[in-house]
Amino acid sequence: MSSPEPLVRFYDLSGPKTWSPACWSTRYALNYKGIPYSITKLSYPAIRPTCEKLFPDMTGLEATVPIIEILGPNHKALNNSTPIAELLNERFTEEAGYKHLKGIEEVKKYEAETASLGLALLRWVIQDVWENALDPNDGSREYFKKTREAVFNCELKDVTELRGGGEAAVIEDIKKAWALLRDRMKGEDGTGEPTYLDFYDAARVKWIEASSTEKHAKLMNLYGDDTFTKLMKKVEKYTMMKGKLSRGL
Ligand SMILES: N[C@@H](CCC(=O)N[C@@H](CS)C(=O)NCC(=O)O)C(=O)O
Repeated sequence: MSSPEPLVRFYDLSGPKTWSPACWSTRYALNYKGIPYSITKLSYPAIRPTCEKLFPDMTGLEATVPIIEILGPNHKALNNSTPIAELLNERFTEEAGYKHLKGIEEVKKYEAETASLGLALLRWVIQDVWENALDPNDGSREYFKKTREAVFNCELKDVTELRGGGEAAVIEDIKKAWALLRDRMKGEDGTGEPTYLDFYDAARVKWIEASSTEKHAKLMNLYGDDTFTKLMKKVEKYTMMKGKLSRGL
């Protein structure tokens, strides 16, 4: 059976595995809704030129992935994962046979409530991302090292220690920052219908998984309970890569 013609082009980061948490949120949204899509992998240095090509007016926009293009006569390009999820619901409706993705509104609030989580996770795995998740041959590693070392004002390998106070302290920060997930999963058994909130959290787990097997194992047992097992069970069906792959710029 031939696969259906893509209706969306999804720009993801290059690398041996899908790892970017924001890109995972979009991938989950596409898979959940059942939209046929193609994937264009971009190196870090190719993100800005691709954005400038797709968005002639970059005012107020950040040059980031994920980006999607809705293909066909009502063409539209957009970046930023949460607005992308909203647009996918708007354009691919239940009336037209696509599932409605719930929980997008809640993610906006949740993002603010768990604001310190992204930084704590980054402080934990930044060196692993560089070593294991990035494409070693397309300039991504050089770009990542240069830009992130400028932000943290130290070498990548020293970020956990110097900016996070060491691994134990960083893990404590993650535990505190993700307590809302633990509370949410207490009332679940991992078999319910996933919402965008679940995909948002699972995307962060996939980020750690692609970066370090050892840290992923620690994360899965962060609270010494089944919080993360239930979360990942809930989203499992929508994790498989479904898009056709190509390389951008
Ligand atoms: N709020 C954005 C954040 C996206 C984001 O930060 N993407 C990173 C990759 S994980 C990026 O494209 N960075 C570009 C750069 O560092 O130049 C979203 O949710 O899509």
